[in-house]
Amino acid sequence: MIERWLVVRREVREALAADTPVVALESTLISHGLPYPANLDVARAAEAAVRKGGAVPATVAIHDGRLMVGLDDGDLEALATAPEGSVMKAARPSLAAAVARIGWAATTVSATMIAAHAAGIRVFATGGIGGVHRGALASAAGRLPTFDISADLEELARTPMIVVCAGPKAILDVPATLEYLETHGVPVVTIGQDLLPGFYSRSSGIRSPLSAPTLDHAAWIAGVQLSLGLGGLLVCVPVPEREALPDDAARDAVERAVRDAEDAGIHGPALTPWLLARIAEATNGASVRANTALIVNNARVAGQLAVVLARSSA
Ligand code: PSU
Ligand code: MN
Repeated sequence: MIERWLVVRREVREALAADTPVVALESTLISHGLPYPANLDVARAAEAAVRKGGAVPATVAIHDGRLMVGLDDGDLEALATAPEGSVMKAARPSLAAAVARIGWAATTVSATMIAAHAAGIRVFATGGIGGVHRGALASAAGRLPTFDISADLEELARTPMIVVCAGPKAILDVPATLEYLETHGVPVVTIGQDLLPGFYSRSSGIRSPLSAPTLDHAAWIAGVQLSLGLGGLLVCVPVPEREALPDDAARDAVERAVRDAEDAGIHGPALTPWLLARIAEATNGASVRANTALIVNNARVAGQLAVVLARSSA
């Protein structure tokens, strides 16, 4: 049983026992998604934002064979400052290997969902989910399809959890990602606008499958989804206006990074971190500021959502 490997931090355990809302946070964005010290700042700020929303944060990671749900500040710092390459990136397919090894592993959206769900958490905030990579299905000129589709999508279909993100990132094939989610039965609800957020920018230009005018409305749909037992639900929240990147700047940086990755032959789990670093460089850090702002904002929204959910199911 998964419980055998689970270590739920005391504050989180007590909150869950008392039906106090809890929000899970992932750790891959700390170890593989953002450079130091932005990664440590955002890890701390996301936890603070969850608290501000009225919930208890539980950052998830793996350390020395323990699936940890809830980290202390020393743990966050260890993850954020670990030497490059020493932290494994754990998703559903690599979770067992990550738990079977000594040292730190960071959890992606799929692995975080597995651990947080096992602990009894229902709401989870991240920056961006993995999705269908460009070139996964249709072949770019002269190249074969890669079939690189993140395990996050399948996880959303099978694990009943509310995941708050800023929309699938533009490094992905966003229309294909939406189609995949639809086929696998995952509702996608955007709060406050009809268009799907574009991660670095407020809009992807693509219509969101569902939209909710307010957070309360989204929480209501989320609560019904969980009680129907139909698996997970993706909530999309646009990046705060002030830190959003202009649409064309974001698009240019993304397109260039995707082309460079193809030319450099980067693939597999290394692809997403590689693209993020490349985009940070190309935008002189503006993408890191947007990424940081949206993660903290999502954590705040997830905290509020968890509070409304707890109230309505009480
Ligand atoms: N998108 C981001 N930042 C991230 C990730 C995605 O904007 O840090 C991370 C998340 O942890 C996500 C993972 O679950 O990358 C997806 O990796 P892959 O594409 O290899 O499935
Ligand atoms: Mn992949």
